[in-house]
Amino acid sequence: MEKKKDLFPPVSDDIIKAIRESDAVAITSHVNPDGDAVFSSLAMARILSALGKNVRLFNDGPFKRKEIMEYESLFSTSVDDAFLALEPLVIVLDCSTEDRPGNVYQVLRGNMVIVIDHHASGTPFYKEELSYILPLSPSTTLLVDEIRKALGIPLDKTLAEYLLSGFLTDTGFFHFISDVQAPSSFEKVTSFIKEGLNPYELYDRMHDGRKLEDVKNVASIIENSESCLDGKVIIAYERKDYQGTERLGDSVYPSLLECEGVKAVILIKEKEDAIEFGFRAKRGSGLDVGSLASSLSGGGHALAAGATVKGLKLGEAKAFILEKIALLI
Ligand SMILES: [Mn+2]
Repeated sequence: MEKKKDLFPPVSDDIIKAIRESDAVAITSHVNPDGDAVFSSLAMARILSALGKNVRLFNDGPFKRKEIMEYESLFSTSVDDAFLALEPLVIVLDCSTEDRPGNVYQVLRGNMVIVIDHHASGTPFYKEELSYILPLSPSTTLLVDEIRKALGIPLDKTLAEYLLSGFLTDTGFFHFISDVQAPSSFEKVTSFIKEGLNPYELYDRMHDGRKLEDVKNVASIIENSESCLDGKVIIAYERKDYQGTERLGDSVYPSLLECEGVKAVILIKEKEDAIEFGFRAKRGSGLDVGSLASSLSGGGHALAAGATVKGLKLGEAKAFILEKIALLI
């Protein structure tokens, strides 16, 4: 029998050395952060604080999603001169394109940079030996756990909660896990749970408290969705004037992906002078919406991706995207 490859190869000595030799560390992630971005940042900060480092968290926000709102005050949007003078090591998490880490990164980009990420479609702006990028990892927090182990920092309940939370949000609570990812990921999940966590408590904390208005918005998006290409693709539209704080797609995609015969769901959102496309592919469909998004200068994973197309009008969006995805189906 072929020996299963470990999902998590060893963290390079260069990364460990860079961290050990830095007294000050700036941690940042992508703008418009999701759970994995915020929780991997918080976990990394806790690990580095345990090593006695001077750590700062940066993110331009906005902290829109419910599960991350409470952490906004821990993140700064600008670097003060005193910290800048320490020439901090920069750790970029859950992000491997240079335009996404926000304002702070533009100030610190001349410093030594480590990138830890699980996105495949980045344009490399980092040194190979200072990157730990594994597209097969279900979340960035699981990669941060590897850094933790390499640095010899023990798990505790708070750390386990951060690491598990990023995993749960990025996998839609175990939904988006492939057979290749499952064994090593679940071993980690077990180690987190052993610190005294309950996945269902985390689920309730992240999901309860929704506004009825938002649930109705989800219903209206589903109500107005259209079946295309013989039901293989469902297109849905998010209202331009939506003012709520939810990521409506998080609720819309899973429902529509359950429809009979569907291979992909596309969520179209009108922006100022552009159209934003969100893509989700059905597991087992063989579709790679990540490469579709890349061809439109966007990014993501095979099953979940997004892209923004400038200059496109709402009336043209459907025909535009159906022509492209029809070639892949
Ligand atoms: Mn992520």
